[in-house]
Amino acid sequence: MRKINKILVANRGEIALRVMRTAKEMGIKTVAVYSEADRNALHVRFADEAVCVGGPKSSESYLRGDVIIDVCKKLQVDAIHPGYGFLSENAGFAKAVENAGIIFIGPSPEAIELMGSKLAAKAAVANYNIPMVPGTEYAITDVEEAKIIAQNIGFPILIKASAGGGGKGMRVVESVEVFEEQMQLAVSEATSAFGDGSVFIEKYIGSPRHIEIQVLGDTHGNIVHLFERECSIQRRHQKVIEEAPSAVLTPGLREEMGRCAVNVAKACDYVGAGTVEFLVDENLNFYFLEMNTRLQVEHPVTEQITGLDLVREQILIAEGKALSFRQEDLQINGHALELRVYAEDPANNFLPDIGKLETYKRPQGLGVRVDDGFEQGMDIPIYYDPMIAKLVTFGKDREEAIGKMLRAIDEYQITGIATTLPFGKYVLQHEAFVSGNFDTKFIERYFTPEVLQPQATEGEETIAVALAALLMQKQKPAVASESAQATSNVSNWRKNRT
Ligand code: MV4
Repeated sequence: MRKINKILVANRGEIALRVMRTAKEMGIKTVAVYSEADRNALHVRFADEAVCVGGPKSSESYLRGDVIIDVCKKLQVDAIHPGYGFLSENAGFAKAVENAGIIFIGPSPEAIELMGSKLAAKAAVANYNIPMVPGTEYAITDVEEAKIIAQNIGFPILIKASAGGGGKGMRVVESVEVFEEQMQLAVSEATSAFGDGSVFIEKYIGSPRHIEIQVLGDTHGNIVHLFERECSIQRRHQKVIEEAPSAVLTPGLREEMGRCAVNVAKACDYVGAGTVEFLVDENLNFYFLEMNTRLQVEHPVTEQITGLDLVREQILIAEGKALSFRQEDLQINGHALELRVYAEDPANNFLPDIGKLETYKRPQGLGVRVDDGFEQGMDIPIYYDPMIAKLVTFGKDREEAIGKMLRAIDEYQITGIATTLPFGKYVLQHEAFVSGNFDTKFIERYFTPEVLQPQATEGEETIAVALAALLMQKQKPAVASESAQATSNVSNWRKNRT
């Protein structure tokens, strides 16, 4: 047990503020680090102390682990919270923090390293009876051998880089004729991107849902799961909308996936908050993909439905305290949605649109939460992730959460830059989203820039349209489902719902 009195947050933007808010509530002093581009940032103003650690580029500031550890020593910092991105999944940094006698608020360097290698992760969980996509369990180098394996699995297959993850280093191969060239490309890409050319093969699941389970482990060997987050609405591996719970999981499946997620965490002696990613196919088969060893962007939806503060839990765990609840004590309450608001122009191929936030007025009211790091008049720096806010809504059920989200989108006032708000509105009103009948191909299937052209109608009309869609679906589920199946390019999720 080691009391934490001062935390340095090795991050910026909304997540730095998010972490500092909880630290402050717990009576813990906060230290911000910032780059020259972030002198006026909110996280700098919020912190008790703030230190500039270098130039605007991440590599000159937020990624300078050595400089950040020096700041900790000077200011007598007890613990570092890495947030997400930057140094959060860097095993070498976690080790250096530990060696400096500072607490790393996160899992052990060993767990980070293990889960950083997709093949090592698969090997580690192999004894725990976790379903995995059919494929190779080892790095494959021999093209002829690989070809035979691929033919046995059956095309299309997916070649993945062991050092990849989050969609990086993947190649779909449709047929044996192009296998050899695709494999050579995959190996050389992996070598140049990760310095590790190890690749493996999996059966390609065509239209999966991406569902992940939040876990928490303490230093006493207790591990629980905090249910799932549905993250299927993505664009080029960048999540756009997340929700909890998922519209397709049954209580039984939730329990089974939760148990698997806890076992994945056990397999690497996981300590702290982590996320176990699964693919779920049309028949509701689920497959373990990878584990993310950080607090995720979308953690607020889990907080809303469980009533837990995940950062608070992370800090208590880092102090050596045992979890104050067991699995049986946890339950899902209500429904939460998160829309990521990016400074990108959805009408122009989502090109980053940086500049000044001329107007910036957040929506308010019951069931609305905005996690952001900007204020009106600020410039969005070009150096970092273009996400400017996470708009989170919470209601007693999915319908209420959607209604609140549409209301909040209309209430949000942002001028000076283009944002993904209109895009979010389109998705939230779409029949496939409203009915829950969607997968990771949603945007590919249904989005073209033209759909945003009939400019935003009145807010009330917007909500009415979505609610009408919901009502129709309730009254005529069979018809809606059949018509969905009659169209070749829509998926079959609804028919599996119970
Ligand atoms: C897959 C897959 C289909 N089949 N693996 C993308 C992120 C990385 N964590 C794994 N990913 C995928 N792995 C097999 N065997 C499809 C994806 C995938 C995907 C997964 C989740 C969310 C969005 C996605 C978009 C494209 C591909």
